[in-house]
Amino acid sequence: MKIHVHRSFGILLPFMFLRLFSIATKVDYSGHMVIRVVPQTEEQVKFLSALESSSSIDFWTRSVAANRFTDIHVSPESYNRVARALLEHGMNHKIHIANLGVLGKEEQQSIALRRALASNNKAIDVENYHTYEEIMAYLADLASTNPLVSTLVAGTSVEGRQIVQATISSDRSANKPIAWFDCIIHAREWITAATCVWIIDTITSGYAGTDAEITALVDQYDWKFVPVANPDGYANSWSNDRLWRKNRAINSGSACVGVDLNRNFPSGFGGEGSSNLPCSETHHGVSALSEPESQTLDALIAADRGRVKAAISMHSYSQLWLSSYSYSSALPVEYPEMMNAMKAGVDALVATYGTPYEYGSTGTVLYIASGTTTDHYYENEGVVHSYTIELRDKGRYGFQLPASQIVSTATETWNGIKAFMNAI
Ligand code: 0X9
Ligand code: ZN
Repeated sequence: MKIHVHRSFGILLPFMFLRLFSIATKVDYSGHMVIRVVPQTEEQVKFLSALESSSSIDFWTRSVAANRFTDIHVSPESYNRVARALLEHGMNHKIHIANLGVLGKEEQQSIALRRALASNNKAIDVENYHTYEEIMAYLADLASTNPLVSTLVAGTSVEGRQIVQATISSDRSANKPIAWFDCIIHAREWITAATCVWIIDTITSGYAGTDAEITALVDQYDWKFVPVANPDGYANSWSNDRLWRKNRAINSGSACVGVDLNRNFPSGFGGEGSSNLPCSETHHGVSALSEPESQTLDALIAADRGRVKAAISMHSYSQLWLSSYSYSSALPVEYPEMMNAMKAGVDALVATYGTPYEYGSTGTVLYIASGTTTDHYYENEGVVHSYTIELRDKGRYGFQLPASQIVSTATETWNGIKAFMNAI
């Protein structure tokens, strides 16, 4: 039997096998690079997007339009083939991160150093990165020592880990409007879990007496966080593969593991910007809400239907505040109201340290992505103020943002969220 493979994609088939050999031991990214490409034409943009959903090449960012950059992670073995495919379509590239292995080692060293130096009486040092178990221990400790905080085991992951929601409420019987957060749906985006933990810590230690603005925001809203929405993926990113993105579902008929949970929601499920291929980083899974992790988020937000004033999904990286729609370039009817709210948030965020941010609908600012949380919360749960925030940076460190930037990232993000909550 002759299998016809498009020339440009045929040369990429060998990539699919590379990952298979890396299952048992920790993935070594020595010599891996991130290359940056800036497409100049619509046709080149389309080629990049087709390349992503038809291969297992790991795209770190994508271009929504010409003149916006795309970052691609390449191994030493795949580099030449990818470069050639780009060149065949008239695109040059620059080497943006020269050695991901070095970056990974530096990250581990800085985490270890901070651990050695940390001396505080909390269950964890919220200014450092932490494992799934450490974050769970922190939440349990907080719930048992702070009367504002309660935790709920809302579901169980593919591998049997608990998916926990933490609620901060000054009066649980008051049924206040809710500020709702999911964090680290994408496992490698460590800064998102660290930021959510830092914000939880800041709210709980700032309430009643020490911080008037926080006290007012807690009196007005209940705050709910799923600090680790993808526990298996996150655990895998610590133990085995720092750059793991998806959950850890076994895909039947394939050796490639994982579903992209941010492609597994019903809004536009299976459409543009998602992939049917199990080896793709944007694999959408067999059906909408096929994964226990997405089912859990869906059940949690549905349980609070009518009360969720704002729902925010925390991602990294790119420095963007994004609204619906994500699965199309159409704009929601409430878009002017959303733009005002995003502006309030972004203005306060940028005013903190001058970190540049852009905002707008995902389909116009970033790229089309189907089956995302943000569209689901907006379209099916009626949450007008449903957003995705892509935290720091813009690609210098990418997903491996140094621990030394946790506090500044969390501080500016929290300033943005406070201003946004006060504006809506
Ligand atoms: O592609 C994604 O899932 C997000 N980017 S990431 O680099 N963190 O993977 C963007 C999703 C944007 N979605 C919505 N605004 N709904
Ligand atoms: Zn993400």
